[in-house]
Amino acid sequence: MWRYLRPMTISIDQIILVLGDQLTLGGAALRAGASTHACVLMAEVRDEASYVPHHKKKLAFIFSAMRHFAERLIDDGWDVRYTRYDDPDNAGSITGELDRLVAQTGASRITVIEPSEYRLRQALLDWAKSQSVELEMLADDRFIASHEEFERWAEGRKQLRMEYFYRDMRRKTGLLMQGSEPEGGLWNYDAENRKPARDDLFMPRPLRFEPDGITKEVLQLVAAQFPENFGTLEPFWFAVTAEQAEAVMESFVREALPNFGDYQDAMLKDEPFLYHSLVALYLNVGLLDPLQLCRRVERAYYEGKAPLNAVEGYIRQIIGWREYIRGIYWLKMPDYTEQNHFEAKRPLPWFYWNGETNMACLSAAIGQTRDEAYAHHIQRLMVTGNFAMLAGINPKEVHEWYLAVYVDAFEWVEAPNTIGMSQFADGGLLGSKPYASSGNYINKMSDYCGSCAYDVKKKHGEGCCPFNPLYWDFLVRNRDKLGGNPRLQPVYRTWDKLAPETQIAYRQSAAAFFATLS
Ligand code: FAD
Ligand code: DLZ
Ligand code: SF4
Repeated sequence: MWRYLRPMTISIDQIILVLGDQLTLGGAALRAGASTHACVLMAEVRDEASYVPHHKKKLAFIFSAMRHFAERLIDDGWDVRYTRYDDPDNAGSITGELDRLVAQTGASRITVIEPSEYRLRQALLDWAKSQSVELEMLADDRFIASHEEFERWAEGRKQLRMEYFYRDMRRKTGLLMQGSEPEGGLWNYDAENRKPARDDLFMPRPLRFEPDGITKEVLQLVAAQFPENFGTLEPFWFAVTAEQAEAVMESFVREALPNFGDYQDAMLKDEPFLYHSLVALYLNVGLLDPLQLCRRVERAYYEGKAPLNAVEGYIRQIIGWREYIRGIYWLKMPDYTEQNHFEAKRPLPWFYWNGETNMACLSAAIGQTRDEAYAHHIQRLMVTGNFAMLAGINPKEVHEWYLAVYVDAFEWVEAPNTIGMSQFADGGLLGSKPYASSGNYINKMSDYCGSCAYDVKKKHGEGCCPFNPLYWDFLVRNRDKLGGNPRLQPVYRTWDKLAPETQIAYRQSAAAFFATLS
């Protein structure tokens, strides 16, 4: 149902389209439309809700945040036309909803912030070609680097290393800078950030919110309309407004930030969140502003509330990784999601959808993903991602899984992380070597192995940790593509020094494991 604030006698000449990840008060499109002849279109549509089978919690989060945002715009005096998912007149797509509203209002101009995903941006541009209305697509100034700025930075570089881009972003924002020098003398304090965690450490609890009337209605809708989608819908406790998201930020800064650096890479089976901030979902839909968040974190350092390794590490994730990843996406789309450097063909194992595997690390990461629509970076990279790459799973299937299952997943940020960083399917644009590891790394950084059916210390043969033979099998299988990589020379030398019967034992164990997958 559409909600009208102004009487219909006021003619509308401009439609401001606000997408589900553009929930920023004062966003560029709203700024460009502050006239009495503009209305805002927001629509819950089938196409956006089903381009991958989104986790139930992700759907509930986006719909609830959209509905709360629409209420806020109405309170601020906007004329909002909001289409609910179960509206019988719902056209099912963003362009269909535009058609409907253009026909109804006679508007001659559509204003929108450039969609964050290539797919929808292209659909809007294609749609506009057959219309008599003007489509005004504005740059998304919620990011620190514009497309042009990233293109200029990337031009002529053989390797696009995040670290150098990050330094430019530090200079640009002035975050943790003393004049032209980085705070503390170093740009990066990651060397201090690799500690495994212990479960007797104090663990902050992420801030949780009781669903209000709007969220309860959305939960019913998602349960009724998406019963077969992956994931546990309730309890649902995410923030759904900007005020709540700011409270999450404050709670993180107070309780978890001081330990964020130290335990950033750690994994514990009963602690899904550790010292992570759980804000990617809010940043990605516009409920939190990345620069404001970084300034808040920086302030904690200058007030003596958090150490430099934590604060620098955190700010790097946002003005470094997040911005860099977006730059890569727009630089390389539309072909990027088709990349398959290793020509990996195996289908995604079914246990990615139910967590039913004897491998304790995968079972924990996937089980947590099902229940929370969340896993932290190292779980995504070194457990589910590492396994998929070692096992030769088709990277497109892996990409579509990540895009579906995480509440913070939008293609612009998910695809370079999956295709590039985690699967090395782009052949090394993002990383100088694949993030491949045997069970040893997981054992060092987690408490998973203690309760696993497999033995992490056993290298091959019956009962060995599958990551051990898969690691070598992956390297040997792909030697033509990786053998020349200088960073892998020592690893291949180790393999070459193994006795032939040991090499055979590794390969046979890998083959036996693959037989169980099919
Ligand atoms: P924290 O660990 O508290 O980090 C703080 C913030 O830094 C995050 O909220 C995020 O905004 C930013 N950040 C950290 N690492 C990255 C990164 N590599 N790329 C971009 N931003 C980063 N992040 C998404 O936002 N959406 C995704 O769909 C997504 N898919 C991923 C898929 C894979 C295979 C991998 C390896 C990583 C992916 N990431 C994605 C990056 C990262 O894992 C998440 O941003 C992070 O886990 C979100 O949890 P958090 O908010 O608690 O982050
Ligand atoms: C992710 C998502 C979902 C599930 N549903 C909607 C929706 O119904 N309406 C909408 O405007 N946006 C939704 N989104 C977010 C969009 O998919 C996102 O804005 C685009 O992919 C960005 O290009
Ligand atoms: Fe994972 Fe291997 Fe450890 Fe089991 S033993 S939890 S499969 S790394």
